[in-house]
This record gives sequence, C-alpha cells and structure tokens, in this order.
Amino acid sequence: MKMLLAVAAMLPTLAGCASMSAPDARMDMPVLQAASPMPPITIYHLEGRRSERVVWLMEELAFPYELKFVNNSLGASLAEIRKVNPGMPTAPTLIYGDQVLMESGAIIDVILRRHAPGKLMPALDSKDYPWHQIWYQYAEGSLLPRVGTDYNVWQIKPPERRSPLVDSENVIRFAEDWLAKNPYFGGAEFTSADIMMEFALRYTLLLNIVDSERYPKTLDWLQRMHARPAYKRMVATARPNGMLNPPVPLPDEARPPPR
Ligand SMILES: N[C@@H](CCC(=O)N[C@@H](CS)C(=O)NCC(=O)O)C(=O)O
Repeated sequence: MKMLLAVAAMLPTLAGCASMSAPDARMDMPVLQAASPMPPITIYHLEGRRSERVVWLMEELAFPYELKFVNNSLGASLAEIRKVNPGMPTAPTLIYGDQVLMESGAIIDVILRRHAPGKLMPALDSKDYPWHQIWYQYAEGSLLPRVGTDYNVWQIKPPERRSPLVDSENVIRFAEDWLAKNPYFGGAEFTSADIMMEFALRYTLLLNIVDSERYPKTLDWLQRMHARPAYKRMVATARPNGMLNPPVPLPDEARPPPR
C-alpha cells in the first residue's frame, strides 16, 4: 500500500488532479487525496433560487450535470422536486449517483471535497481558511434566517419599533464591511463562500429589506460575480428566459438606517 501511494504521488498524470496533505501519523507518509470520479448528477431546480448555486459550481468546475425544472413555473418545478424528495422538497435537491441530497452548502462541500480537492477553497493551513468557513456558513446560518424573519414579520404586520437584536441591516452591513477590506468572501481568491453569499445578498436586495445604495462594496462584488463566465453560463442554462420570479418587495419604509 505504502509503495503504491509513493509511486502514485510521483506520476505526473495523477499528481495533476491530486493534492498532498500533511503527513499521516499512522502511516508516517503523505496521504494522497485524489479526486474521486463524479457520479451522474441531476439538479432539481427553481429559477432564481438557491439551486443556482449548484449549477454555478458545476459551471465553474466544468463538470457535467442534468438540470430539471419547468420553465417559468416555480409551482410545477416544486412538484417535480416533491416526486424525488417528498420528505423535504426544497431546491436544490440533487440526485447524486443513487443518493438524494439537499442543502446547497452540504452539496457544494461534498462535490468540492470529493471531486475537486484543492479547488474553490483556501488551503486548510492558510490564513483565509477560518473566514472562508465563516462566510460559507453565514449565508444560510445568519444572513438569510435574519432577513427571512424580518421579511415575514413585515408581511404580517409592520413592526412598531426595530428589534434590538441583530437584524437584516446588521447582517448586510457586516458583509459590506468585510468587502471593504477583502476582494472575496473567502479572502484573496474567489471560492465557494462567494457562491454561497451571492444568492444570499442578491435575494436580500430583491426583497428591498435594506437600501442597496448604502452598500456600494456589495453592489460592486455582485457585479464581479455576475461578470464571471461560469455565472453567465449558469444564467443561460438555469434562467433561460431571465426569470427570477422575485418575491414581493417590501415598501421603502421597511428599510432601517444603519445603527
Ligand atoms: N438551506 C437550504 C434551503 C433550501 C430552500 O429553502 N430552498 C427554497 C428555494 S430558494 C425552497 O425550496 N423553497 C420551497 C419551499 O420552501 O417550499 C439550502 O441551502 O439548500
């Protein structure tokens, strides 16, 4: 086994798609992390929604995939998702070989770590890695839940006063401040954290829950994301009529000033 790994590490063809990690204490030699072959992938999709993240990832990696959705109909596309994922019919739902996967962040992580090691992620021992992880989780863990709560509250009954807790304006301001000092959410390079944050920020601005003009760094970063060739290919494939099916935006008075 040791012999095989050592020989494999020297082969230029294998080394091209492999990365070496730190020495493994048990084996006392470097562990080879080669990319596993990608199983057939079908992405169940809703236009303008989180499933775009997975399409965008596949375009960045130039990996093949099948895309399933009904053009111009979120309802009919959701009905398709329900057929394969009745327990939690959300987009993205992914057919990954013989498994049904969900949660965009988990899907992206599985694809990168298994099938594209070393790509679209800072190295584990780099300075960028911890903050890449934070922004990667922040999109679904902090930003969208807080924006969603504020949006739903406004839809039911406009609040009489602003919550003292972290709210939509705070979560967007925090991202804006990061972008004032860093070109990407993963730090120096474009990474999967940008893929996670793009939907979160674009969707928030569509809700009109904050005043986008107060966040020039965010607008500039969004423009840079949308100029990427892989993003444009995603749009051509996953929004063939340019359909975003935007949610109903809030009135301007819903947008609080920075604290
Ligand atoms: N945290 C999940 C959220 C999935 C999700 O809620 N997707 C929305 C579309 S963006 C959806 O399927 N909504 C349909 C519904 O809630 O019934 C992820 O990142 O994949």
